[in-house]
Amino acid sequence: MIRPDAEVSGRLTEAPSGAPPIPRVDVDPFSNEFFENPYPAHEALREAGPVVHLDKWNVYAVARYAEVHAVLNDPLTFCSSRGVGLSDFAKEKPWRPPSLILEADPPAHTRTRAVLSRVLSPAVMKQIRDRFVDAAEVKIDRLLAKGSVDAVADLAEAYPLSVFPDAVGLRQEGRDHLLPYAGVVFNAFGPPNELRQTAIERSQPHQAYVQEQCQRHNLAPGGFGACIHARVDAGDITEAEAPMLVRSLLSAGIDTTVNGLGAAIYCLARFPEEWARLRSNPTLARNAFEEAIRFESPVQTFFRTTTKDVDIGGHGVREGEKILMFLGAANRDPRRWADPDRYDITRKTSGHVGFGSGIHMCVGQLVARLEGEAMLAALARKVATIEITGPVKRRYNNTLRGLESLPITLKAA
Ligand code: OVV
Repeated sequence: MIRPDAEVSGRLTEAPSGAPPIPRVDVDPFSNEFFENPYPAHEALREAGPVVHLDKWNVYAVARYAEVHAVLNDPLTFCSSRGVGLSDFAKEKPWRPPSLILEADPPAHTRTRAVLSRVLSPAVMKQIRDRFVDAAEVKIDRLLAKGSVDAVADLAEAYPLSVFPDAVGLRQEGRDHLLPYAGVVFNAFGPPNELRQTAIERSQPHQAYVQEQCQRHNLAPGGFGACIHARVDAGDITEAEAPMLVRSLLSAGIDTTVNGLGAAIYCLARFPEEWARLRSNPTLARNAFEEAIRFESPVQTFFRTTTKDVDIGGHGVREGEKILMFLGAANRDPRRWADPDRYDITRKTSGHVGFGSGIHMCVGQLVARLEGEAMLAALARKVATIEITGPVKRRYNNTLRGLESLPITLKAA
């Protein structure tokens, strides 16, 4: 229960009127050890209490579904405008100008959100669907001809890169900056560890590329980018805001789906019974992708900042505190999910927080699902077996969960 009006204790570990102190947990969720296997720590975080304190980074955290969902759905108390990473924009200068949608609160957020919602609407999905489906089929045909491929580089990265930049309307030149730029963005949400610091140090060329490509004259007519700039003419946003909203597409639109598709292929390669069910019924592709998002949670965490003293599960938390939300732990909370550690392509996945929840819930979720459905349906129809044939290597990022390499061999149906 989260009660914004409740009395709070004066100090972190002091019990408000008999409530037990907030448990202090000694885990670093931004360490390679954690990235390798987060699940025992996720369980410990959930079991410790509805809210915990991470001494390593001096932040509060929620890992149970109920509290993660509640924080996501109370944006007035848990704001985004002070940043959704560990860094508090009220205290530290952001590494780049804040996003006009991700790092904004109502009413400013409402206007920019409406623009991106319209640009990425169901009607627009209808227009791009055939292109995305055809590209997925071409990709699978080519991978089948090779047989042995890397599911990360050759599929999870290659497919989004073959459809999304074109849908945005980007020029061909310089697209190799897109994944490195997103890598910086998602590392930068984390604490000032080596991953974050190194990423930001090397970010300049990627930032320069993105800034230039967000300009109206570099965006092809008919694409998402041009559609955003067209909202200037309609009076919805200013000329200065349009490139910043294109930047959001380039920040959040590729590496997320790369890791979502990677998660889905990794699931289907590890759970042959589920793969068999998908093959026998390719219309399950969309839910199989959604379940992979729940199961792996490619976006593992986001932070919020408290705007007032608040009660979380009977514990007082003061104004101006960072709260870390463990989306991946919420998505496997046994309090919410039956058999949470099972990948089940017919599970009722609705309510998972892999795309977030509430007013900030992924504005590009229809594009992500289109890519996921197109790719899994093409696999289901064309491929007989997916076998892991080499060492599985994890990729380390402060926010994104996924693989560096997944060697597979595909056999045609
Ligand atoms: C959801 C998300 C992730 C990263 C960047 C952005 C959004 C953005 O708006 O820039």
